[in-house]
Amino acid sequence: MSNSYIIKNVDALQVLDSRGDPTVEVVVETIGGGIGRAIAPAGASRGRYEAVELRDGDMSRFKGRSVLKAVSNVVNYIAPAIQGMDVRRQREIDKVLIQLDGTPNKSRLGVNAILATSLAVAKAAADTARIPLFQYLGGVNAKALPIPMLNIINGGVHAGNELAVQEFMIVPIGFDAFSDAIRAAVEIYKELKAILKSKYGASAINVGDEGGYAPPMKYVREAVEVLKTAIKNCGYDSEKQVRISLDAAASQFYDEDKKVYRVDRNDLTEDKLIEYWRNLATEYSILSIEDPFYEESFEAYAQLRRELKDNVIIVGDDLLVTSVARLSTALKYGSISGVIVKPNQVGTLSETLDFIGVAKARGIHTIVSHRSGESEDSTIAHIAVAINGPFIKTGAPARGERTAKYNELLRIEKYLSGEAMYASKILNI
Ligand code: 2PG
Ligand code: MG
Repeated sequence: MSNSYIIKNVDALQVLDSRGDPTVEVVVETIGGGIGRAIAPAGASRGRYEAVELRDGDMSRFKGRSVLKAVSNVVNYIAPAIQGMDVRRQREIDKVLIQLDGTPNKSRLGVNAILATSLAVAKAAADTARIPLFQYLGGVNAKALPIPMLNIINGGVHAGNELAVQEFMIVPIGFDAFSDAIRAAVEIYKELKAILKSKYGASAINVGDEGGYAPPMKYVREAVEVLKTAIKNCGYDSEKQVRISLDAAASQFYDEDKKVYRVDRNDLTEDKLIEYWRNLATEYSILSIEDPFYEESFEAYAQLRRELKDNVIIVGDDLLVTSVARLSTALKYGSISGVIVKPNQVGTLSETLDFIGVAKARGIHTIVSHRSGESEDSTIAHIAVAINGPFIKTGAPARGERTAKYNELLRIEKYLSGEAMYASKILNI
């Protein structure tokens, strides 16, 4: 009965994320008994143009980090506006959320309130239809399991060490199935632990925000070199089977006044940094570099891309903030060949899918991504399969909030069984 899809109830509460910060959970219930539950994630290295997360700032609660205002926005404004609507009308509902907020950056109701609602609506629709979310979103064509980019050495603002680059990832591309790729990643993660412990001592195996180790290293090359060794010791080939990717998150080490980047205890000009990336990428057969420059430097991205002749995927995250408008600018400059897709940078599922649509139509690789502050919510795993990959970035293969996504992908792989396809089979890399 189509009546089953009508929203009966919307509720919200304050829960915790993986850093212990409060965040918003929204629960949407349909007349047919379908339940959708979604939790908003939170970034640490946030782009300047991201949608705005509402925090109470009341220092007597959670040191100012509570989100009770966002929770009450769901209960008092969003719930009455969408109750009675059909959960399958995702775009209509997202439009109501956008209009109700009325600001260009979702700062009135808060992107944490809006995104959790938008995703909970989709999940309630899938639950009412009794099909998995990825199938509800992607239909019969959703079959590709994404290639995971696993961040196993943490630096930048995600760790207490001196590494300028935020994420050192391994990317198991040369495998037949997602489960084989995860197995290889775990073997390398464990091997890396042993190497770090013997080389730098026991404190080197403490982990950062995304479950990667946070060794007391100073130089980017040191981290890349140790990854290469771990890959090799496990019997894999770092040029073909398991590649290395980086997220520089360069806005975090850019000095806007002096116009230099602080890397490896040196101040590098933009030109010097281009040369630095070119040498590193060529020497280590790097698969992709995310945010290699400050978030306004469309031209520097383009220059690096030209110099590397598209042998390396240049990825925009803080540069683009999942915004179609910023993606259009980047496409004009020729800045990028890959995009990070973070639903909470833009705020609703429809806007996220629009961004993915433009990227795919222009032949740009999509990387659906977690945030450094995460939860057990595994919606991004479903989005990544719904759009047939090719990539997902969701941290180390450790810590519950990261394994929640990998485990969900393992479940989807089993559910699809013979129909499942590992996305590296579609890619020409
Ligand atoms: C990034 C993300 C996720 P944060 O920069 O890509 O890894 O970090 O969520 O802190 O912005
Ligand atoms: Mg990033």
